[in-house]
Amino acid sequence: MWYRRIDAAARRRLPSPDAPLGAPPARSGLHDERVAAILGIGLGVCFIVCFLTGMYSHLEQHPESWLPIPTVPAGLYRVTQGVHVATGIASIPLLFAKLWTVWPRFVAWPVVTSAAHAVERISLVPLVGGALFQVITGVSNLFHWYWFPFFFTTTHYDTAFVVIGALLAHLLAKWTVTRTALRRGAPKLSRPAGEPGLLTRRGFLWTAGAASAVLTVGTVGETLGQPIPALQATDLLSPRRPGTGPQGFPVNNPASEAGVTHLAHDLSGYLFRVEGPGAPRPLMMTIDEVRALPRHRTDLPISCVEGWSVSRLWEGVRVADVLAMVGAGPHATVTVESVEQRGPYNLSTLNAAQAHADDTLLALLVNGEELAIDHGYPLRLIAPDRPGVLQTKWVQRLVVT
Ligand code: HEM
Ligand SMILES: Nc1nc2c(c(=O)[nH]1)N[C@H]1C(S)=C(S)[C@@H](COP(=O)(O)O)O[C@H]1N2
Ligand SMILES: [Mo]
Repeated sequence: MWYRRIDAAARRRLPSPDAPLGAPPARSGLHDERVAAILGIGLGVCFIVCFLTGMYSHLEQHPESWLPIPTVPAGLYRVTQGVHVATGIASIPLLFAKLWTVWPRFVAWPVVTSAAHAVERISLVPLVGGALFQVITGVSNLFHWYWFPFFFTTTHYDTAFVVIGALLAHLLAKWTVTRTALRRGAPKLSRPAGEPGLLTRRGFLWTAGAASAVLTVGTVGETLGQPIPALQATDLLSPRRPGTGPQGFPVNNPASEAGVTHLAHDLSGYLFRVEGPGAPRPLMMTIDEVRALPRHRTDLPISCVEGWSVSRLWEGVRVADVLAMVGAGPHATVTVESVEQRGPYNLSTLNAAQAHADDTLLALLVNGEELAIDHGYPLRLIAPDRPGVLQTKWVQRLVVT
C-alpha cells in the first residue's frame, strides 16, 4: 500500500525512540521537524484566523452592550464568516498532514521522560482533540448533520478557547525548534539517499497544500460566487450555492419547517404590530397598509453563519420610519418577531444603531419580486452587517424597548 511505503521510508531513519521531544532533529523521511514546522505555521494561521472570525460571529449573535455591532461596512459579516468557514476547511488537509508527520511522537517510548515532557504530552490532548473536534463539528454543521448529542454553537465556541489556548502554548513550546528547523533550510536531498519513499518531503507538502487548495476552490464559491462567477462553476463541494433555490438564492429553514406555509395563500389573519415599552403610540396594520408606507431600496447580503452569502436588492419599509410612527426615541432597540412559533431563530434584536440605520428594512420585495414564501413572505427583516440567522423571516411584530 502507498501509505505503508511512505511510512516505511519515514521510519527507517527515525531518531532513537527515547529521544525527548525537541531534541536532535529528525532529519529523514516525512516525519521531519521542518515539515512539521511548515505545516504547523499554515495550521496556526488558519486556526488563529478561525478563532478571531469565530469570536466576531459570536459577538454578532450574542452582543455585549459595551461593544455595539456597527452597521458599516454592511458586508463585514459576509467577509468574516466567509473567511471563517474557508480557513476552517482549508485547515483540514493541513491538520491531517501534520498528524501524519508527527504521529511517531505519539507512540514514542518511554511515554514520558521528564516532567516537562509530561506537560507537553498532556497538552497534546486539548490541542489535537480540540482541533479535530472543531473541524469535524464545523463541517457537520455546514451539512446540517447533527449526529452529536450537544448543541453545536455553544460547544464549538467553548472548544475554541481550549484549542487556541493549547495552540498558543504549543507555539511557545516549539518556538526554538521551529526556528532552528526553518533556518537550517531544506536538506540538500529532499529524499534521503537510498530511501525509496513514494513522496519527497517537498512533494508531501505540495500534496497537502494542493488538497487544501482543492477544498477551498471547491467550496469558496458559496461566499465568492456572486462577485466572482467563475467560482460558482468550481463550487462543487459546498452544500449551498448562490444561484440555487427560489428566486435564485438558497433557503435556510423553509416555510414548511417553520410551520408557516399558510401565509402563502391566506393573510386574512395577519396583522403587523409595533408595540412595547418604547412605543408610546403602538400600531397595528394589515399587510396592505404596510405596503402603502413609503418604500426604500437597499442592496444587502444574506450572510449565513454557515458561510454562504448572496447579495440582493431589497425593497421595503424602513424600521426607522416605523419607529418614528410609534414615537420611539433615538435609543430605542427593537426585537423583531416572526409568525413562526417555535424554533431558535424566530426572533432577533436590533441595537439602536441598527434599528435606526437607513438600510435596515422590513422587506416586501427582493429583486423587484414579492418575496417567495421560503424567503419570508410577506415581510422579512434585512439589515446591514448581520448574520443571516438574525435576518428574521415572516415578520409579524416589533417590540420596541
Ligand atoms: C473546518 C473547520 C471549521 C468550520 C467548518 C467551522 C464552522 C463554523 C460555523 C458554521 C459557525 C457558526 C455557528 C453558528 O453560529 O451557528 C462557527 C462559529 C464559530 N467557530 Fe468555527 N468552524 C471551524 C473551525 C473553527 C476553529 C478551528 C475555531 C477556533 C479555533 C472556531 C471557532 C469558532 C467560534 C468561536 C465560533 C462562534 C461560536 C458562537 O457564535 O458562539 N471554528 N464555526
Ligand atoms: N423566522 C425565521 N427566520 C429566519 C430563519 C428561521 O429559521 N426562522 N433562518 C435564518 C437563517 S439561519 C438564514 S441564513 C436566513 C436565510 O434567509 P433565506 O432563507 O431567505 O435565504 O434566514 C434567517 N431567518
Ligand atoms: Mo443561517
